[in-house]
Amino acid sequence: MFKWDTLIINATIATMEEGSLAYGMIEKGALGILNGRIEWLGTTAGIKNSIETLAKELIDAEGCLLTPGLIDCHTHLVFGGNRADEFEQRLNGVDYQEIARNGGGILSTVRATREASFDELYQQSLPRFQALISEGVTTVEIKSGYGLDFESELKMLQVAKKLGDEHGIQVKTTLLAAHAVPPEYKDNADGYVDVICTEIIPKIAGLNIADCVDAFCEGIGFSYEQTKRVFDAAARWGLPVKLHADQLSDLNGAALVAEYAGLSADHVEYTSLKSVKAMAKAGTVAVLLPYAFYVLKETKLPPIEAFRKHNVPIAISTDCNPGTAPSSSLLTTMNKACVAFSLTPEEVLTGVTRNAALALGIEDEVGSIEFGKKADLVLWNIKHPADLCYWQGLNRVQRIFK
Ligand code: DI6
Ligand code: FE
Repeated sequence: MFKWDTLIINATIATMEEGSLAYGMIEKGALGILNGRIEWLGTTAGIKNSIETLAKELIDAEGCLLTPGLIDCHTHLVFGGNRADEFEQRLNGVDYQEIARNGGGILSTVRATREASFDELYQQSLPRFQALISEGVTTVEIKSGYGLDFESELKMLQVAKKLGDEHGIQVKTTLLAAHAVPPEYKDNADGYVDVICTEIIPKIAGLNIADCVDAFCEGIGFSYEQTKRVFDAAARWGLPVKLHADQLSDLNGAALVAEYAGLSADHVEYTSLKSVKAMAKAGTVAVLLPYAFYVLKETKLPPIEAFRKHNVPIAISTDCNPGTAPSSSLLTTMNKACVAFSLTPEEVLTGVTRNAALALGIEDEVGSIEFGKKADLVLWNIKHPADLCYWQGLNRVQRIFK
């Protein structure tokens, strides 16, 4: 009888476990997997028995890097259509918020998403999902928010679930009905918030198809008060919350989501020091989205020093969406986080593993390589973790364990 299903030896293991060692690194490490769990972790020299007899499958990593599976904790990757035309308009001088106010932006994707059948929506979203997972992403959060009525929001969430099920990837779903005001409620945002609170959230909660509730708290989205109503409804139905907070202006969104002990405040470019402190107190993760920052040519940096000083965990994510982050590459985003936000490669790798798991409330299962956690791992054709952030345009995934 073998002790383990798989034994990996001679790996440079970035465990990402919290502690004093950079990257939680184990040099010449070894890891035993049994029934999909990490059952042994140490150095290769620490294995006493004759190695060949220990596991059904023996993998000699030859010094290559082993990391936790990457986690993309904020995406809008399920949507219909394409907005390359708006990308072009923006480069000809029209601004994002102006496009939105003229019925473009999020609402143009809403039209295309509503029109698409379930199968069409699945087929259109599939390449984006496949691109992400080909880069070693093993957990993906996917939001609704381009349906803006019960049926269309449900369709988006069902497509998201199917993507996960068909690929053996963990998908966490988020209801983002409060992403924009749909055309039927033009000039009656409060009326639409009523529908979200009394119809959409209760029905979605009843179907048990969303793990979380999110909103876009912004001048072109929903006010502080409206967001609060959405959060109260989420709380009534036992759903945790997160928020698109302070992306284009400071509406105290990060403080609001912290008040509800939310999982994360996302974007947070305009977040004040007061809100940072509220996040620290509540344990709310700051999810930074450097690709959206870059595409919008934003100049206001998130308060990164304050997050560090107050020990607010920082996660990094693609924000994969047709407007502000047309990208399905987490590796590219990681490079942007280093260059545009001056985060260190270690902070960034922590941000797409351990802290991204925290932002999704799944830190007990994934996000670091520790005894008893899921054997959710990526073996890379590189020797040093900084290389993941450093070089662009090469995918060095050697093997994914899920
Ligand atoms: N903030 C964003 O960056 C995305 N949604 C949001 O609330 C943009 C979505 C889009 O433009 O389609
Ligand atoms: Fe977003």
